[in-house]
Amino acid sequence: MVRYEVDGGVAVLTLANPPVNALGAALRAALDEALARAEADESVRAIVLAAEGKVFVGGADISEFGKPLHAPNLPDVLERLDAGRKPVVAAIGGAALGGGLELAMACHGRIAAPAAKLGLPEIKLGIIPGAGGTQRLPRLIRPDAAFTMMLTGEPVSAETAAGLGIVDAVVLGDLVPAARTQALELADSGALPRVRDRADRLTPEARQAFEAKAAEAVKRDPEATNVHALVRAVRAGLDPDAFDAAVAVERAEFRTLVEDPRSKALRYAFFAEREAARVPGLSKDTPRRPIETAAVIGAGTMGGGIAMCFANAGIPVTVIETEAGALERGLDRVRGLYAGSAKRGSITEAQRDERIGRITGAIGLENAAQADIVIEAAFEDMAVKREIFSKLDGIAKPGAILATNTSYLDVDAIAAVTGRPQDVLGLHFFSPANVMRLVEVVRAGKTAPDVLATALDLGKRLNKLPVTVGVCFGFVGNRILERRSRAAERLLLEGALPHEVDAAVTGFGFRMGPFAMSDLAGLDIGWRSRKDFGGRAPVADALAEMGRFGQKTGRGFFVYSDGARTGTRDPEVEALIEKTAAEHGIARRSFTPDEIIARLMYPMVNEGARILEEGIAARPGDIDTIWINGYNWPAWRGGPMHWADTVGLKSVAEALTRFARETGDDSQEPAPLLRKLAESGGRFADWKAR
Ligand code: T1G
Repeated sequence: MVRYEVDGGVAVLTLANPPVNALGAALRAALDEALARAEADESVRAIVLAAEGKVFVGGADISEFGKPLHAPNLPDVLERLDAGRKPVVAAIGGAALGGGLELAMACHGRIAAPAAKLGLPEIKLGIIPGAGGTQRLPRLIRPDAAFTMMLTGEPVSAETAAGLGIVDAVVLGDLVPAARTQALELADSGALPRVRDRADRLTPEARQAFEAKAAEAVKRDPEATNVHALVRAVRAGLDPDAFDAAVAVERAEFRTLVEDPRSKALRYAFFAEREAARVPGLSKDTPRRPIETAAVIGAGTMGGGIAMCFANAGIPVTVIETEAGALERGLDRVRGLYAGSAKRGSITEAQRDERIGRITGAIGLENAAQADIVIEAAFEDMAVKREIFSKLDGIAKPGAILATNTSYLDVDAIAAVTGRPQDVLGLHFFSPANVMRLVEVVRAGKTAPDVLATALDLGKRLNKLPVTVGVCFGFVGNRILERRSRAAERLLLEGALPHEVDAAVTGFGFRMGPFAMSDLAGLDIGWRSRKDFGGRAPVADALAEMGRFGQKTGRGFFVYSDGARTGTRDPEVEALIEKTAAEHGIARRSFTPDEIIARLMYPMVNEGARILEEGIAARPGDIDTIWINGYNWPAWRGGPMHWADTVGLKSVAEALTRFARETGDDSQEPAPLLRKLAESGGRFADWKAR
């Protein structure tokens, strides 16, 4: 756990707790013991703290939260550093996050490798730093800058950290010699510079700037209990003499937050996202195919965005169209997006040019002949896709992976037109593809294990979040979305108005409500889809037939005056809703926000239960990961399946039975899995595929 080596009066303590040197109980105890040993070792004048692996320390062990704490806790270990009489220098070779950065800040010096990143991401887990981070960071880089860093939870690069004063130097190559030198210099000087003793950053101006940022943060997110706690903890330490008292405030706030349902949901989501990478039947020994070049069929918004993903990951990609104009327009759009990023400074001009340089355009499918992977991003029409795959079958080289970006369609039917169904799968990117992390990797009936494993690795290489799903209409995300859309339409007929439904959904934590979403995406898309695949949405269809496609036409469920992005109520729409309800003989009534949420979300959960029963998703956490990352389900509610567990499956099932009776829609009846869990007092969290 901690290697102890003494050489030339310096004890080098090397943390070794793969994969991320998380500060779990065993590592804390081993570190505490090694520090005590170095303090007592008369041959030791100075200490270096290093770590094995690509991560310095990935933080406290999140999996331990909420369980009985085993001594020494991290603050205890840091207190030993505070009380030490020998200088300790941290050699930060990789990510120092959360407790990892707190550990480094309790040392007397810090050096970092150029690739290291340093941050306090606790806010993203619904908590706050709990081992002195809210006290030492303000003393290192000013309270206002520290508050901002803890509020965003975003790490900074080693270079930025050096500029801020978090680390003393950025060192190329082996960090330990440089750390040894710094530690011995401190020993020779007799200095023991503890961050906790610094007060020079706690200036009145910095304190005022912090208060202004704190007021802003609390105003922006009044419900976020951990933001309020962060403000209280940082504020407690603004007085230079209040370090110990302020650390006690931080610890108390931290302990309260660890028990908060929001934090439990965020920690669940953290692990669910990582568990999604574990696919039944695949292992690290499953062969992979080399992916060095790619081809994308279609230069539309999706095709261009997908091509950017490859270019951003350093993979040359050919964008193929049938018509020169469409190709040029598509490539121009991509070049414009890169130019915008460079202008905003999110990429350098050199990166812009490199990435554009990796994308070439071509006319004709034969240009896909040498690609290791071909991704079809053509029109969402089965006949079009089958024709493309049939031709690709005769063009693509043996062993090439053939992927379709379809959002809904039957990947088995697409694979069936090729002589190589084992090489075919779906890669459902979410729009905009170059921004959204989520990719549903659609495992078709004959997709070979090595093809699936290669696609999942490629997803990570493209800095995406690949989640494996099975073949059905809409896979996981869109299949569940269809349930919410259907329930939302039904609510309009029964008496809720568009703005009331949207307000309930944004109040629940979504960024947008379903009707604002429809107006943004375009009512014509759903309208055409229902005409192609069936389904009824009386109000949305009536609006689309009136040419009210949403923002793109200035009117949809709402009215968008002079290009506004936020719509306003339209009496014409509300009259249409009442007329349509009357035509369906539905008596209207008012709905409370809670009723609206139940009517919308419970059917989603029910569809999730069916998806699990059918094996379309491997586990409830995969469904939650998809909805958090593809549809903005509020992460602090953990996803639909986790949320349903917190509501209680018995009451969800009972409500669904009632909805089925009220709406006459039998598909609202609880799915067998949901009914079984409800009756047995079970939770989705305990469900395992058979
Ligand atoms: N605790 C427990 N397990 C962790 C972990 C952690 N902090 N970080 C990662 N893992 C597991 C992860 O579940 C996965 O497991 C494996 O390590 C590889 O992770 C006191 C209270 C460090 C940048 O929030 O951001 O400190 O699936 O796939 O892409 O104030 O992991 O292999 O079984 O993400 O190379 C604060 C969380 C904690 C950082 C590495 N720290 N981790 O990324 O690997 S709270 C964080 C990350 C805290 C203090 C407070 C990333 C990473 P498995 P991975 P990666």
